[in-house]
Amino acid sequence: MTFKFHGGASAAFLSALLLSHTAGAHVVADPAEGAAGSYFRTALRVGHGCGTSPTTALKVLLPEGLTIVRPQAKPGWQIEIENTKLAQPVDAGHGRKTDTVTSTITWRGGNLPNEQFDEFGLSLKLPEQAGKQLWLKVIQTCASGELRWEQIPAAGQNAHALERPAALIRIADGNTGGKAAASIGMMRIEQPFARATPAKMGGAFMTLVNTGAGSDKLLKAASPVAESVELHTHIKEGDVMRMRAVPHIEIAGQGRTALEPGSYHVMLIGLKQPLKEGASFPLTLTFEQAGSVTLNVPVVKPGGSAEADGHAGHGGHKH
Ligand SMILES: [Cu+2]
Repeated sequence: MTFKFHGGASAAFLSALLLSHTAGAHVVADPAEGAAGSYFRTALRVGHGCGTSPTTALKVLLPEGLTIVRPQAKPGWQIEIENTKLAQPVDAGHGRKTDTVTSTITWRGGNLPNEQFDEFGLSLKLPEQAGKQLWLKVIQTCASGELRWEQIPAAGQNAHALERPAALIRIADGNTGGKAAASIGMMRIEQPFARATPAKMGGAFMTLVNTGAGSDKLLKAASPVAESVELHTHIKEGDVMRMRAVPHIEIAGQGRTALEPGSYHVMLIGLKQPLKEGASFPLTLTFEQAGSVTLNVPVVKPGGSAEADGHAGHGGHKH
């Protein structure tokens, strides 16, 4: 059991944070995620001009699937709206149909100095399909020159690798009555459990479901019930199964990764109290893409699992 991985993981996490801070210089939607089928208020944030030249217009190209989009009025800027006529009428909400949708919105006539940032507000009705990603292409025009934010990552490609990514809006599952114990961004956490133990160490298990297109990584876990928490896997050395700390656990785009006895797990080290059946404890998971979420982990009987039929006998926890 090594604690060095923890330092390494923290440093990697920190550099990921710094990277996303630098990425703040891109044109981004903030907030970047809303519930499926909801009316969603966001804003395109412009962090700098073109080179040193001030921004004088911002045009957003709306992707298919958006039926209702309204720009927020902005003092000092005029708004132009272009509509497209569809071949087939689509549902526009409240039982109405429409064959006309907004295709572009342009704010024009202002003057945003390179050294300043500003936001251009949008209200839109999100499509019903959870897990979907909407990419809004943005053309930033300056007194001199323009920047075209229209790159969309290919499947599996990290948007951070792109020089001029389009602005992303992610559609989260609006259904809170679902199976997920918790969700953050595109990540759902299903059926968390820990086994009751009188020992100083214990494992926490769950299934991580990535509803997004790109892969993500579980970078760390933390809980107030333990002195430290590590991410572990089991490897076979000869005939013996041993645990190893891993720097992260990957969840493929549109994939599931099971944390289960005998495989990946969250290792609770230095439990401050024994884990008692029927109790529960908070566990905070941090993902590279989705961010951090805290969920409640129920403690089941020794050898038990989250499901009533159980996965008992999947092998114990040998240290
Ligand atoms: Cu372990």
